[in-house]
Amino acid sequence: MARAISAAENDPPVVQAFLREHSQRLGRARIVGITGPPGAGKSTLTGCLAAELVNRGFSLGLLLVDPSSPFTGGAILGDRLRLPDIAQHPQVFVRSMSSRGSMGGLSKATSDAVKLLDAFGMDFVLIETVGTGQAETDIVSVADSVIVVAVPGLGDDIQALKAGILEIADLFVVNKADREGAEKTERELLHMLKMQPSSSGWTIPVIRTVATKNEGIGELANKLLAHYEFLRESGLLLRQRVARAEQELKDLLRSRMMQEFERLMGPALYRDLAQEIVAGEQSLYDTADKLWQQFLVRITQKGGSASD
Ligand SMILES: Nc1nc2c(ncn2[C@@H]2O[C@H](COP(=O)(O)OP(=O)(O)OP(=O)(O)O)[C@@H](O)[C@H]2O)c(=O)[nH]1
Ligand SMILES: [Mg+2]
Repeated sequence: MARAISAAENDPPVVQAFLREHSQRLGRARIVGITGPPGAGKSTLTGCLAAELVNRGFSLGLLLVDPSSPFTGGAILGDRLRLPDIAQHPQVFVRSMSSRGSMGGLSKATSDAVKLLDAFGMDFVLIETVGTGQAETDIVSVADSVIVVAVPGLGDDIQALKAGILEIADLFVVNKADREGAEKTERELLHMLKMQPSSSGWTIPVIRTVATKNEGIGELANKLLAHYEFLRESGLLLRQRVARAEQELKDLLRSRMMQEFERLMGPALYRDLAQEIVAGEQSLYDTADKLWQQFLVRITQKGGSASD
């Protein structure tokens, strides 16, 4: 599994071959995103949740998406995952991944790693992302359930949280509930949720936890399992997954088309044209039109044998 995930980062064709062969094994894992501000206790909480799920007999894969580090692999893992014993468990697979190459969001390698863990038969895949930037909203496109971790004393930040995060949360956690202001944060979240109830019919719970003392984790696991049941019974799980597959198909085709475009038109295509645009010699739209016309001519000359 470790080798397969390394391949997801370094040798995509190998992974594609594997996923082609095992496509009928996909779709069984429950995919959970855990996001929230830096230092909210996401890793500690994820470790606790992993332990709880393992105790209930589930196997799981845990992906820690690191927005800052260009490096991947186990080197920094010890620092980031605060419960090293869970990483040693035979039913648990832990991996740290970089989000490089995706503007701070989730990389293609991460979504392939999720699929690999699924194909390997993991019951759960937990993905921790730091709630800054694109990864936090990208998580929705990968996960069935999203847990948003808040902490007491966010103050005005709760207003900032509101915009991006309210739409993506299926479950809210107020971690560090041993700190002052936990009740207030919980109240504010509940108030926000009342103002803007979810359209799916799912009641978004707010769960108080103290990850460092393993408090509230049982309830979190219960609600997580309940959310999955809700998704399944309402048909939303299927709808979400169909929408995801559609998006992936489009992304894949888009990148293939760009590759084909650049292959036919030659390298170093844009630089000179961009300079002309900046110098005001050509408009952006005329340049794009011209390129597009040239591309159409070339692809027709090829007699439609564009596929390899
Ligand atoms: N008091 C208290 N401290 C906690 C709790 N949960 C985590 N912490 C502490 O908060 C700090 C950050 O915890 P992490 O689990 O690394 O937080 P994180 O959100 O994963 O951090 P990043 O991945 O760096 O964004 C650590 O010192 C934890 O021990 C809690 O419930 N109460
Ligand atoms: Mg962390």
